[in-house]
Amino acid sequence: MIARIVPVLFAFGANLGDRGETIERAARELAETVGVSDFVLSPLRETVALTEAGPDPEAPRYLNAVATATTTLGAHELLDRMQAIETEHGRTRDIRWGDRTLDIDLILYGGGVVRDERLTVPHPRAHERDFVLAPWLDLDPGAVLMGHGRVADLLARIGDTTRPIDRTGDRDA
Ligand code: A4P
Ligand code: MG
Repeated sequence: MIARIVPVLFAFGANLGDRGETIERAARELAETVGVSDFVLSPLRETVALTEAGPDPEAPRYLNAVATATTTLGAHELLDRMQAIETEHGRTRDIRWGDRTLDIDLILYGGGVVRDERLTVPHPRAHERDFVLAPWLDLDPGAVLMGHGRVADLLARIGDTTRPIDRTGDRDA
């Protein structure tokens, strides 16, 4: 049987430790996962921490990025892999929306809808988050978020408080 190939969108966030290095290493690990192909990481953007009490300019700032890919894995298999990579990078889970070394979210799994105790896809808050929409637009100016419309329009509506960062200096040639 030929496996189904599904386009997916991942989001990465980190506000503790060497944030850029962590995201780039985690992205490489996800890209090298058997069953994941065509992986493209967006540029990184610096963003103000959103906590349960709202944006917190005093909290350590996040770096955020998204990645597009295709996969033959199921959504829960991807989640297992994402969580293993988070744990490997020192992620602990204590405070909801608390500071973290690494968060990986599955934003879209093709046109699929998943809603169970482990996974909600499409990600229910992606459409209202500049830290997801802005790096996605960097990758794909024509991007459309299932159920919500054009990413460029969504971002214009909520406003973009993210800041592009230049990491070309740290990258291998
Ligand atoms: N889970 C359900 N759906 C998904 C999904 N689509 N992708 C479950 C990933 N995980 C999903 O997540 C809690 C549980 O959600 C997991 O066990 C998984 O089974 P978590 O990563 O342990 O906790 P969390 O991230 O604190 O919770 P949550 O509600 O997923 O938070 P969000 O919505 O991801 O927000 N501010 C800035 N500037 N940048 C950020 O990246 N991120 C967050 C987290 C808050 N503030 C931020 C940022
Ligand atoms: Mg999360």
